[in-house]
Amino acid sequence: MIEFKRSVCSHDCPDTCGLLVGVENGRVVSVKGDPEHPFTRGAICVKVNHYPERVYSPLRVLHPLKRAGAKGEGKFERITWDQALDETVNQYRQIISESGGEAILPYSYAGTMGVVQFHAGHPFFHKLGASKLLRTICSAAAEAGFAASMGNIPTTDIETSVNSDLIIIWGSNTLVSNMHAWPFFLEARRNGASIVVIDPYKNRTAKEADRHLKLKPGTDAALALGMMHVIIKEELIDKEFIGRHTTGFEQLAGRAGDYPPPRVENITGVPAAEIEWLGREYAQARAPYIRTGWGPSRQIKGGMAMRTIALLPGLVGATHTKGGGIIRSTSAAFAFNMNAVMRDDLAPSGVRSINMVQLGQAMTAVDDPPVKALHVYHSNPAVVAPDSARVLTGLAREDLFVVVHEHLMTETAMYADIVLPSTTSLESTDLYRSYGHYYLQMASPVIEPVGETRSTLAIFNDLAARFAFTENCFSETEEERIRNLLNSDSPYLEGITLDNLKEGRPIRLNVPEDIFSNGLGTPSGKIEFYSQSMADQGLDPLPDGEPSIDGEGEGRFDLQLITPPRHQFLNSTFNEIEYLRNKAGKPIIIIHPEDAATRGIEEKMRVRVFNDRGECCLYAHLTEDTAPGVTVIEGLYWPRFMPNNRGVNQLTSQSLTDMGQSCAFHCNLVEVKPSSD
Ligand SMILES: Nc1nc2c(c(=O)[nH]1)N[C@H]1C(S)=C(S)[C@@H](COP(=O)(O)OP(=O)(O)OC[C@H]3O[C@@H](n4cnc5c(=O)[nH]c(N)nc54)[C@H](O)[C@@H]3O)O[C@H]1N2
Ligand SMILES: Nc1nc2c(c(=O)[nH]1)N[C@H]1C(S)=C(S)[C@@H](COP(=O)(O)OP(=O)(O)OC[C@H]3O[C@@H](n4cnc5c(=O)[nH]c(N)nc54)[C@H](O)[C@@H]3O)O[C@H]1N2
Ligand SMILES: [Mo]
Repeated sequence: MIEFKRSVCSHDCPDTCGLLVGVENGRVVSVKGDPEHPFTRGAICVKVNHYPERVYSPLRVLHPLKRAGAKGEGKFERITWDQALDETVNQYRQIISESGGEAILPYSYAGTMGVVQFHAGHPFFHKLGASKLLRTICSAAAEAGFAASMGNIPTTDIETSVNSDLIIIWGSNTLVSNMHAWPFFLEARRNGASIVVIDPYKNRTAKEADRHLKLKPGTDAALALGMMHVIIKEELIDKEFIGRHTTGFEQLAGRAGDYPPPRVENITGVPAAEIEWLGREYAQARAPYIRTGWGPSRQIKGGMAMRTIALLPGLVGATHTKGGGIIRSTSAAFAFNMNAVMRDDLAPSGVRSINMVQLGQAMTAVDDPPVKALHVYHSNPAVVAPDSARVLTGLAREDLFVVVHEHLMTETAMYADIVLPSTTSLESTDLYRSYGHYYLQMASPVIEPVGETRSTLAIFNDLAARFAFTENCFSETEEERIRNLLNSDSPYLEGITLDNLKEGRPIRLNVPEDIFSNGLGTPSGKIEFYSQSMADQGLDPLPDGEPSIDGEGEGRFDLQLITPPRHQFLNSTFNEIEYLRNKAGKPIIIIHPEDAATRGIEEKMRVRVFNDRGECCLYAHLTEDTAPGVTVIEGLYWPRFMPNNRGVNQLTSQSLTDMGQSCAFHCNLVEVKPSSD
């Protein structure tokens, strides 16, 4: 008999789905959506639909392994947990005595979004005196840019968008990366709203929208300034709102004056008439709603792009209108007592930080001390980190000791000296916040750990015990950590207890209906058209419409390349499922027919894509879904599934964004040629 148990999807996606996991004889046999989850409402994506194939994948690592071949060769021998942990501790002791704790670099990201496991290594590495990792690979530029305009605060609930009459999806492939928002947008459309997508190519979402504005990558700030130009010139602004809730309107008006639609057409590639149309539509809508994705922020000037988009609601007073507003992320509402899991107080003062975007550099160029050990968990840097060539050179270093916690024998795990087999979220306890909705949910294991796997927290507790660390945090269980996380005075969490979370159902945070009713999070408490804090950081205090450009490729390569998510994968995860790989098909590069013609490239032809950083091979797909000059590669195929075993991050750069020190994954210049190899 199949018994369905409640769980939560742990993957890095705004939707944080409620799941019902079918278990029979102690094995997961099916995964479906929980119809009682108020946001995800019983639907799940094609990826998680196939979850049993991930849990029982032939690539699942079932017991600790030790390297038995060359680095990266993937030859291992089975060892016991005691051997694996002892070896790790011995290596770390030696490295610390020779070079100090900073020679050890933890590297982790959001393989699981569970708040406990995500942070499970923080206290341990602080106590070791290891280098700190700046976890900026994803959202840091978006966060910093948005915060400069509106503050680091929760944003408008997607559920309220049903009352909107204009939905702008700005640099988000919602149907791929936030699919549970779509039914709310459709409900708004049934009530008369139109849906506009702003994106460099006609992605899955743009194909379903009422209108698509195809801007050049990296030109969002200019587009938003063009809209502002129209709105201000035609006096479509909300003067009363501007007076009460914003600062620096006069300065903004001056700057927007520099961006008349014909100039903005030149920068963005969007026809002036469309810019005028969008400016008017936005200002004249009763309740315009913007969904910003992360796309605009994955550009060298991504912070500025996000900041500028986030100023639009301030001109027309959209934030406090029922159905109107803007969403970037809801995560700031999950205001836990983070010290309970982070324990920054355990770190020695002055310990150095290393930015995860620059992992390649950290392993190949950083000195004083050099990185001698890399401890990877919840991430697959051999595939996801930019500038793969540098990352792989680093991982191949004979003198670098590499530990990897994994579910699967990933490309990164292949480079490990020690692989530690890890439980999935179906085998461990955690607390899940969301960055797309306002429900908090706890999940308890629905099956026993598969093989000899252990949770991340259990592994770090085991390592801490070998170092004889005595702080309480090194012997806490998942439940104890959750109880401590909830020990917060945030009004959003009031009344939410471990006991009611343990029932396993999603619990709505106590957020007000008007999410901005408590004011904004900027220094002035207002929407800052002019930002003194940006001026203080030496940045332009006003929005700036200069486009982003890949400085390393400028003048050398002609085609822009963006590398957004693929429907069938989640970053590099789900490559292990054959069904999804087949659905994803051969890796393709989307190229405009004119660009293909001048290069002698035909449909389905194998092509080489390259720049000074690296190269990879894919198959050409010729379509006017993209503009001339702009190419698109969707998704992170594992290099072993790419024609010449090289992944798309061969082409991306370790350069940091203007704000937030994030990665400009969509800011690349490349060349494409027919390939013979
Ligand atoms: N199926 C699936 N779902 C996912 C993921 C996945 O890999 N697969 N990844 C998850 C993660 S970790 C995250 S952070 C989110 C990300 O979710 P998204 O925000 O949807 O992803 P982005 O990579 O930011 O790309 C979004 C869109 O921005 C466009 N874009 C690229 N450059 C620009 C630009 O300069 N301006 C504008 N306006 N648009 C641009 C891309 O073409 C793309 O359509 O999705 C999560 N969900
Ligand atoms: N070119 C390009 N590169 C990108 C992006 C892009 O748009 N374009 N997107 C970027 C973004 S937004 C992000 S967030 C990063 C994401 O980068 P990562 O955080 O590395 O994401 P994943 O590729 O999903 O890899 C997560 C790994 O963690 C493992 N894992 C999952 N849960 C657990 C667990 O509980 N325990 C252990 N031990 N392991 C677990 C999974 O098996 C998987 O191998 O990638 C970035 N890379
Ligand atoms: Mo991300």
